[in-house]
Amino acid sequence: MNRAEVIKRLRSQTVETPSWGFAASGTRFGTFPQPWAAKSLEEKLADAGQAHKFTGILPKVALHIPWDKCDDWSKGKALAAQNGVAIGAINPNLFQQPIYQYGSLCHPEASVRAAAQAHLSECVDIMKATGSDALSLWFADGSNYPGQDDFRARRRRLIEGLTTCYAKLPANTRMLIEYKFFEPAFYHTDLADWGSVALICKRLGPKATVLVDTGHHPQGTNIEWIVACLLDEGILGGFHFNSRKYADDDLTVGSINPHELFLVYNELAAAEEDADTAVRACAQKVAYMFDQCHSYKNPIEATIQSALAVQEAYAKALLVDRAALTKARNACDTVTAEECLKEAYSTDVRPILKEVREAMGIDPNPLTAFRASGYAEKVTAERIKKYGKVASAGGGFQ
Ligand code: PSV
Ligand code: MN
Repeated sequence: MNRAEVIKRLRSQTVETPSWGFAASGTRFGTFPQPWAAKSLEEKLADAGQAHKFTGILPKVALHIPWDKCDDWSKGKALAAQNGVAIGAINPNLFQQPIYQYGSLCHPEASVRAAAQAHLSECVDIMKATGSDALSLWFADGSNYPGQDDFRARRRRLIEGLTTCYAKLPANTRMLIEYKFFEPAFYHTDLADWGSVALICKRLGPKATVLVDTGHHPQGTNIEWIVACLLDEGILGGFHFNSRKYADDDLTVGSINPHELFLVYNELAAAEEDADTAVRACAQKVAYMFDQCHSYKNPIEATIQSALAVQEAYAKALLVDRAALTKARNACDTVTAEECLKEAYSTDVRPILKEVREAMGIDPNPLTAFRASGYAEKVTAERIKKYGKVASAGGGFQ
Protein backbone atom coordinates (compact mmCIF):
# COMPACT_ATOMS: atom_id res chain seq x y z
CA MET A 1 0.00 0.00 0.00
CA ASN A 2 1.42 3.40 -0.90
CA ARG A 3 2.15 6.02 1.75
CA ALA A 4 -0.77 8.27 0.79
CA GLU A 5 -3.21 5.37 1.17
CA VAL A 6 -1.66 4.38 4.52
CA ILE A 7 -2.12 7.96 5.75
CA LYS A 8 -5.71 8.05 4.48
CA ARG A 9 -6.54 4.80 6.30
CA LEU A 10 -4.85 5.97 9.50
CA ARG A 11 -6.85 9.18 9.41
CA SER A 12 -10.06 7.18 9.36
CA GLN A 13 -9.13 5.01 12.37
CA THR A 14 -11.31 5.54 15.45
CA VAL A 15 -11.76 3.87 18.84
CA GLU A 16 -14.46 4.37 21.47
CA THR A 17 -13.42 5.12 25.05
CA PRO A 18 -15.27 3.63 28.04
CA SER A 19 -16.78 6.17 30.44
CA TRP A 20 -15.81 3.82 33.29
CA GLY A 21 -12.18 3.98 32.18
CA PHE A 22 -12.06 7.60 33.41
CA ALA A 23 -13.43 6.70 36.84
CA ALA A 24 -11.57 5.25 39.81
CA SER A 25 -11.12 1.53 39.55
CA GLY A 26 -9.54 -1.17 41.63
CA THR A 27 -9.33 -4.87 42.17
CA ARG A 28 -11.57 -7.03 44.29
CA PHE A 29 -9.07 -6.43 47.10
CA GLY A 30 -9.59 -2.71 47.21
CA THR A 31 -9.49 0.61 45.45
CA PHE A 32 -6.71 3.10 46.11
CA PRO A 33 -7.22 6.86 46.17
CA GLN A 34 -7.23 8.30 42.66
CA PRO A 35 -7.82 12.01 43.19
CA TRP A 36 -7.76 12.66 39.45
CA ALA A 37 -10.61 10.21 38.76
CA ALA A 38 -13.90 11.38 37.27
CA LYS A 39 -17.06 10.57 39.22
CA SER A 40 -19.95 12.28 37.48
CA LEU A 41 -21.04 11.87 33.87
CA GLU A 42 -20.01 15.48 33.28
CA GLU A 43 -16.48 14.74 34.49
CA LYS A 44 -16.18 11.50 32.51
CA LEU A 45 -17.31 13.21 29.30
CA ALA A 46 -14.96 16.12 29.92
CA ASP A 47 -12.02 13.72 30.37
CA ALA A 48 -13.03 11.71 27.30
CA GLY A 49 -13.17 14.98 25.37
CA GLN A 50 -9.57 15.69 26.37
CA ALA A 51 -8.41 12.23 25.27
CA HIS A 52 -10.05 12.86 21.90
CA LYS A 53 -8.74 16.41 21.61
CA PHE A 54 -5.13 15.27 21.95
CA THR A 55 -5.35 12.11 19.80
CA GLY A 56 -8.07 12.88 17.26
CA ILE A 57 -9.13 9.24 17.10
CA LEU A 58 -11.42 8.82 20.12
CA PRO A 59 -14.68 10.51 19.05
CA LYS A 60 -17.17 8.37 21.01
CA VAL A 61 -17.70 7.40 24.64
CA ALA A 62 -19.34 4.12 25.62
CA LEU A 63 -21.65 4.31 28.63
CA HIS A 64 -22.25 1.74 31.37
CA ILE A 65 -25.72 1.88 32.91
CA PRO A 66 -26.35 2.59 35.81
CA TRP A 67 -22.71 3.52 36.55
CA ASP A 68 -23.48 6.48 34.30
CA LYS A 69 -26.41 8.50 35.57
CA CYS A 70 -28.41 11.24 33.86
CA ASP A 71 -31.97 12.50 34.42
CA ASP A 72 -32.51 13.24 30.76
CA TRP A 73 -30.37 11.37 28.27
CA SER A 74 -31.00 13.83 25.46
CA LYS A 75 -29.15 16.29 27.71
CA GLY A 76 -26.43 13.65 28.15
CA LYS A 77 -26.08 13.53 24.39
CA ALA A 78 -25.79 17.33 24.24
CA LEU A 79 -23.24 17.30 27.06
CA ALA A 80 -21.09 14.84 25.10
CA ALA A 81 -21.29 17.11 22.06
CA GLN A 82 -20.22 20.10 24.17
CA ASN A 83 -17.09 18.13 25.01
CA GLY A 84 -16.42 17.29 21.37
CA VAL A 85 -17.50 13.64 21.57
CA ALA A 86 -20.61 11.54 20.91
CA ILE A 87 -22.23 8.70 22.83
CA GLY A 88 -21.11 5.26 21.71
CA ALA A 89 -22.20 1.80 22.82
CA ILE A 90 -24.62 1.42 25.72
CA ASN A 91 -23.53 -1.28 28.17
CA PRO A 92 -26.23 -2.64 30.49
CA ASN A 93 -25.13 -3.89 33.88
CA LEU A 94 -26.62 -7.29 34.65
CA PHE A 95 -23.97 -8.42 37.09
CA GLN A 96 -23.87 -6.35 40.27
CA GLN A 97 -27.32 -6.37 41.81
CA PRO A 98 -28.00 -9.04 44.45
CA ILE A 99 -30.86 -10.49 42.35
CA TYR A 100 -28.28 -11.56 39.75
CA GLN A 101 -26.38 -13.89 42.08
CA TYR A 102 -27.50 -16.89 40.02
CA GLY A 103 -27.65 -15.17 36.68
CA SER A 104 -29.69 -12.61 34.75
CA LEU A 105 -31.31 -13.78 31.51
CA CYS A 106 -30.27 -17.36 32.38
CA HIS A 107 -31.68 -17.21 35.91
CA PRO A 108 -34.10 -20.04 36.84
CA GLU A 109 -36.66 -17.52 38.19
CA ALA A 110 -38.86 -15.71 35.69
CA SER A 111 -39.03 -12.59 37.91
CA VAL A 112 -35.24 -12.12 37.74
CA ARG A 113 -35.24 -12.64 33.97
CA ALA A 114 -38.02 -10.04 33.72
CA ALA A 115 -35.97 -7.55 35.77
CA ALA A 116 -33.01 -8.13 33.46
CA GLN A 117 -35.24 -7.63 30.42
CA ALA A 118 -36.59 -4.38 31.88
CA HIS A 119 -33.03 -3.10 32.32
CA LEU A 120 -32.23 -4.05 28.73
CA SER A 121 -35.30 -2.07 27.58
CA GLU A 122 -34.16 0.91 29.63
CA CYS A 123 -30.81 0.70 27.84
CA VAL A 124 -32.52 0.53 24.45
CA ASP A 125 -34.38 3.74 25.39
CA ILE A 126 -31.03 5.33 26.30
CA MET A 127 -29.72 4.30 22.88
CA LYS A 128 -32.65 6.12 21.27
CA ALA A 129 -32.18 9.28 23.36
CA THR A 130 -28.43 9.46 22.87
CA GLY A 131 -28.21 8.34 19.24
CA SER A 132 -26.10 5.33 20.20
CA ASP A 133 -25.79 2.69 17.51
CA ALA A 134 -24.83 -0.31 19.66
CA LEU A 135 -26.09 -2.26 22.63
CA SER A 136 -23.01 -3.96 24.07
CA LEU A 137 -23.83 -6.97 26.21
CA TRP A 138 -21.71 -8.91 28.64
CA PHE A 139 -23.27 -11.54 30.89
CA ALA A 140 -21.65 -12.69 34.09
CA ASP A 141 -24.12 -15.60 34.05
CA GLY A 142 -22.59 -18.92 35.00
CA SER A 143 -22.32 -21.36 37.87
CA ASN A 144 -19.74 -22.26 40.46
CA TYR A 145 -20.36 -25.96 41.08
CA PRO A 146 -21.10 -29.02 38.99
CA GLY A 147 -24.81 -29.76 39.03
CA GLN A 148 -25.75 -26.25 40.19
CA ASP A 149 -28.01 -25.62 37.19
CA ASP A 150 -29.05 -27.17 33.90
CA PHE A 151 -26.74 -25.96 31.08
CA ARG A 152 -29.30 -26.45 28.32
CA ALA A 153 -32.17 -24.90 30.26
CA ARG A 154 -30.01 -21.84 30.95
CA ARG A 155 -29.07 -21.60 27.28
CA ARG A 156 -32.72 -21.72 26.22
CA ARG A 157 -33.59 -18.95 28.68
CA LEU A 158 -30.71 -16.87 27.35
CA ILE A 159 -31.82 -17.29 23.74
CA GLU A 160 -35.39 -16.42 24.68
CA GLY A 161 -34.31 -13.28 26.55
CA LEU A 162 -31.94 -12.14 23.82
CA THR A 163 -34.59 -12.73 21.15
CA THR A 164 -36.99 -10.44 23.06
CA CYS A 165 -34.28 -7.78 23.43
CA TYR A 166 -33.18 -8.10 19.78
CA ALA A 167 -36.72 -7.26 18.64
CA LYS A 168 -36.50 -3.94 20.52
CA LEU A 169 -33.29 -2.72 18.85
CA PRO A 170 -33.77 0.62 17.09
CA ALA A 171 -33.26 0.73 13.31
CA ASN A 172 -29.66 0.82 12.11
CA THR A 173 -28.24 -0.35 15.41
CA ARG A 174 -26.45 -3.50 16.47
CA MET A 175 -26.17 -5.84 19.38
CA LEU A 176 -22.58 -6.68 20.34
CA ILE A 177 -22.32 -9.80 22.49
CA GLU A 178 -19.18 -10.38 24.51
CA TYR A 179 -17.80 -13.66 25.80
CA LYS A 180 -15.48 -14.43 28.68
CA PHE A 181 -14.27 -17.87 29.69
CA PHE A 182 -14.46 -17.42 33.45
CA GLU A 183 -14.98 -14.86 36.22
CA PRO A 184 -17.06 -14.15 38.19
CA ALA A 185 -18.31 -17.72 37.70
CA PHE A 186 -15.60 -20.35 38.07
CA TYR A 187 -17.21 -23.63 37.04
CA HIS A 188 -19.07 -22.67 33.88
CA THR A 189 -19.97 -19.45 32.08
CA ASP A 190 -23.03 -19.32 29.83
CA LEU A 191 -21.25 -17.34 27.11
CA ALA A 192 -17.71 -18.55 27.55
CA ASP A 193 -16.24 -18.31 24.08
CA TRP A 194 -16.60 -16.89 20.59
CA GLY A 195 -18.21 -20.06 19.25
CA SER A 196 -21.02 -20.05 21.80
CA VAL A 197 -21.74 -16.39 21.06
CA ALA A 198 -21.56 -16.88 17.29
CA LEU A 199 -24.11 -19.70 17.45
CA ILE A 200 -26.50 -17.47 19.37
CA CYS A 201 -25.93 -14.51 17.02
CA LYS A 202 -26.86 -16.75 14.07
CA ARG A 203 -30.14 -17.57 15.78
CA LEU A 204 -30.88 -13.91 16.54
CA GLY A 205 -30.23 -12.38 13.14
CA PRO A 206 -27.81 -10.07 11.29
CA LYS A 207 -27.88 -7.27 13.86
CA ALA A 208 -26.27 -9.57 16.44
CA THR A 209 -22.49 -9.77 16.30
CA VAL A 210 -19.61 -11.05 18.43
CA LEU A 211 -17.50 -8.72 20.55
CA VAL A 212 -13.94 -9.81 21.27
CA ASP A 213 -12.50 -8.50 24.55
CA THR A 214 -8.80 -9.27 24.24
CA GLY A 215 -8.55 -10.02 27.97
CA HIS A 216 -11.22 -12.72 27.94
CA HIS A 217 -9.30 -15.77 26.75
CA PRO A 218 -7.25 -18.51 28.37
CA GLN A 219 -3.47 -18.09 28.28
CA GLY A 220 -1.97 -18.73 24.87
CA THR A 221 -5.21 -18.38 22.88
CA ASN A 222 -4.60 -17.32 19.30
CA ILE A 223 -6.86 -14.25 19.22
CA GLU A 224 -5.93 -13.25 15.67
CA TRP A 225 -7.20 -16.59 14.42
CA ILE A 226 -10.53 -16.04 16.22
CA VAL A 227 -10.71 -12.61 14.59
CA ALA A 228 -10.08 -14.13 11.16
CA CYS A 229 -12.81 -16.75 11.66
CA LEU A 230 -15.35 -14.16 12.80
CA LEU A 231 -14.50 -11.84 9.89
CA ASP A 232 -14.91 -14.72 7.47
CA GLU A 233 -18.37 -15.41 8.92
CA GLY A 234 -19.25 -11.69 8.72
CA ILE A 235 -20.10 -11.81 12.41
CA LEU A 236 -17.29 -9.84 14.05
CA GLY A 237 -18.98 -6.84 15.68
CA GLY A 238 -16.35 -5.18 17.79
CA PHE A 239 -13.46 -5.18 20.19
CA HIS A 240 -12.75 -4.32 23.77
CA PHE A 241 -9.03 -3.71 23.65
CA ASN A 242 -6.88 -4.03 26.75
CA SER A 243 -3.78 -5.94 27.81
CA ARG A 244 -3.48 -8.95 30.02
CA LYS A 245 -0.67 -10.94 31.49
CA TYR A 246 -2.57 -13.56 33.48
CA ALA A 247 -6.37 -13.21 33.42
CA ASP A 248 -8.76 -10.34 32.65
CA ASP A 249 -6.18 -7.82 33.82
CA ASP A 250 -7.61 -4.77 31.98
CA LEU A 251 -4.16 -3.19 31.59
CA THR A 252 -3.38 -0.49 29.05
CA VAL A 253 -3.62 -1.84 25.52
CA GLY A 254 -0.24 -2.55 23.94
CA SER A 255 1.56 -2.59 27.30
CA ILE A 256 2.07 -6.36 27.61
CA ASN A 257 1.97 -7.83 24.12
CA PRO A 258 2.05 -5.24 21.32
CA HIS A 259 2.96 -7.99 18.84
CA GLU A 260 -0.37 -9.72 19.48
CA LEU A 261 -2.15 -6.42 18.87
CA PHE A 262 -0.28 -6.09 15.58
CA LEU A 263 -1.29 -9.62 14.54
CA VAL A 264 -4.94 -8.83 15.32
CA TYR A 265 -4.73 -5.64 13.24
CA ASN A 266 -2.99 -7.60 10.51
CA GLU A 267 -6.12 -9.76 10.12
CA LEU A 268 -8.33 -6.67 10.15
CA ALA A 269 -6.22 -4.80 7.59
CA ALA A 270 -6.18 -7.86 5.34
CA ALA A 271 -9.97 -8.21 5.62
CA GLU A 272 -10.44 -4.53 4.72
CA GLU A 273 -8.92 -5.38 1.36
CA ASP A 274 -10.49 -8.82 0.91
CA ALA A 275 -11.86 -9.75 -2.50
CA ASP A 276 -15.07 -10.88 -0.80
CA THR A 277 -17.38 -7.88 -0.34
CA ALA A 278 -19.08 -9.40 2.73
CA VAL A 279 -15.73 -9.75 4.52
CA ARG A 280 -14.77 -6.20 3.56
CA ALA A 281 -18.13 -4.86 4.78
CA CYS A 282 -17.75 -6.70 8.09
CA ALA A 283 -14.22 -5.34 8.61
CA GLN A 284 -15.32 -1.80 7.81
CA LYS A 285 -18.10 -1.89 10.40
CA VAL A 286 -16.07 -3.19 13.33
CA ALA A 287 -16.67 -1.15 16.49
CA TYR A 288 -13.31 -0.56 18.19
CA MET A 289 -13.41 0.20 21.89
CA PHE A 290 -11.11 0.18 24.90
CA ASP A 291 -12.18 -1.62 28.05
CA GLN A 292 -9.53 -1.05 30.65
CA CYS A 293 -9.00 0.15 34.20
CA HIS A 294 -6.31 2.50 35.34
CA SER A 295 -5.84 2.05 39.06
CA TYR A 296 -2.30 3.44 38.95
CA LYS A 297 -2.26 5.83 36.04
CA ASN A 298 -4.02 9.04 35.23
CA PRO A 299 -6.83 7.60 33.02
CA ILE A 300 -6.51 10.30 30.36
CA GLU A 301 -2.80 9.62 30.00
CA ALA A 302 -3.42 5.86 29.88
CA THR A 303 -6.13 6.39 27.27
CA ILE A 304 -3.75 8.47 25.17
CA GLN A 305 -1.13 5.70 25.50
CA SER A 306 -3.79 3.26 24.31
CA ALA A 307 -4.68 5.39 21.30
CA LEU A 308 -1.01 5.55 20.31
CA ALA A 309 -0.69 1.77 20.69
CA VAL A 310 -3.61 1.00 18.36
CA GLN A 311 -2.41 3.57 15.85
CA GLU A 312 1.03 1.95 15.78
CA ALA A 313 -0.43 -1.53 15.44
CA TYR A 314 -2.72 -0.49 12.59
CA ALA A 315 0.03 1.48 10.83
CA LYS A 316 2.31 -1.56 10.93
CA ALA A 317 -0.49 -3.84 9.72
CA LEU A 318 -1.11 -1.49 6.78
CA LEU A 319 2.57 -1.71 5.86
CA VAL A 320 2.49 -5.50 5.42
CA ASP A 321 3.38 -6.31 1.81
CA ARG A 322 0.21 -8.32 1.06
CA ALA A 323 1.26 -9.36 -2.47
CA ALA A 324 4.60 -10.68 -1.24
CA LEU A 325 2.87 -12.40 1.67
CA THR A 326 0.36 -14.13 -0.60
CA LYS A 327 3.16 -15.23 -2.96
CA ALA A 328 5.20 -16.67 -0.11
CA ARG A 329 2.17 -18.44 1.34
CA ASN A 330 1.22 -19.97 -1.99
CA ALA A 331 4.78 -21.20 -2.43
CA CYS A 332 4.72 -22.65 1.11
CA ASP A 333 7.70 -20.41 1.85
CA THR A 334 7.17 -20.09 5.60
CA VAL A 335 10.30 -18.05 6.27
CA THR A 336 9.51 -15.39 3.67
CA ALA A 337 5.89 -15.20 4.86
CA GLU A 338 7.00 -14.74 8.44
CA GLU A 339 9.60 -12.15 7.38
CA CYS A 340 6.86 -10.15 5.61
CA LEU A 341 5.16 -9.69 8.96
CA LYS A 342 8.43 -9.06 10.81
CA GLU A 343 9.46 -6.42 8.29
CA ALA A 344 6.23 -4.49 8.84
CA TYR A 345 6.28 -5.00 12.60
CA SER A 346 9.83 -3.71 12.96
CA THR A 347 9.18 -0.56 10.91
CA ASP A 348 9.38 2.65 12.92
CA VAL A 349 5.92 4.11 12.21
CA ARG A 350 6.36 7.17 14.39
CA PRO A 351 7.32 9.43 11.45
CA ILE A 352 4.21 8.47 9.48
CA LEU A 353 2.01 8.93 12.56
CA LYS A 354 3.55 12.35 13.10
CA GLU A 355 2.53 13.22 9.55
CA VAL A 356 -0.99 11.88 10.17
CA ARG A 357 -1.37 13.98 13.32
CA GLU A 358 -0.07 17.09 11.66
CA ALA A 359 -2.53 16.58 8.82
CA MET A 360 -5.31 16.26 11.43
CA GLY A 361 -4.19 19.40 13.22
CA ILE A 362 -3.12 17.41 16.28
CA ASP A 363 0.14 17.86 18.18
CA PRO A 364 2.50 15.10 16.93
CA ASN A 365 3.24 14.11 20.53
CA PRO A 366 -0.20 13.72 22.15
CA LEU A 367 1.03 12.57 25.55
CA THR A 368 3.55 15.39 25.95
CA ALA A 369 1.02 17.91 24.68
CA PHE A 370 -1.64 16.69 27.12
CA ARG A 371 0.82 16.85 30.01
CA ALA A 372 1.83 20.37 29.03
CA SER A 373 -1.82 21.47 28.92
CA GLY A 374 -2.16 21.40 32.71
CA TYR A 375 -5.65 19.84 32.47
CA ALA A 376 -4.81 16.89 34.76
CA GLU A 377 -3.47 19.13 37.55
CA LYS A 378 -6.42 21.48 37.21
CA VAL A 379 -9.15 18.84 37.48
CA THR A 380 -7.28 16.87 40.14
CA ALA A 381 -7.22 19.96 42.37
CA GLU A 382 -10.90 20.59 41.66
CA ARG A 383 -11.85 16.98 42.39
CA ILE A 384 -9.86 16.81 45.64
CA LYS A 385 -11.72 19.91 46.75
CA LYS A 386 -15.03 18.38 45.73
CA TYR A 387 -14.64 14.76 46.84
CA GLY A 388 -11.63 14.61 49.18
CA LYS A 389 -8.92 11.98 48.85
CA VAL A 390 -10.88 8.97 50.05
CA ALA A 391 -10.17 5.38 49.15
CA SER A 392 -13.05 2.96 48.91
CA ALA A 393 -13.08 -0.16 51.05
CA GLY A 394 -14.39 -2.41 48.31
CA GLY A 395 -13.28 -3.22 44.82
CA GLY A 396 -14.66 -2.48 41.43
CA PHE A 397 -15.69 0.78 39.90
CA GLN A 398 -17.13 3.85 41.59
C1 PSV B 1 -16.31 -7.84 31.85
O1 PSV B 1 -15.10 -8.27 32.36
C2 PSV B 1 -16.14 -6.64 30.94
O2 PSV B 1 -15.14 -6.89 29.99
C3 PSV B 1 -17.44 -6.24 30.30
O3 PSV B 1 -17.21 -5.61 29.08
C4 PSV B 1 -17.98 -5.27 31.29
O4 PSV B 1 -19.04 -4.52 30.78
C5 PSV B 1 -16.72 -4.48 31.58
O5 PSV B 1 -15.73 -5.51 31.68
C6 PSV B 1 -16.72 -3.61 32.76
O6 PSV B 1 -16.76 -4.37 33.95
MN1 MN C 1 -15.15 -6.00 28.05
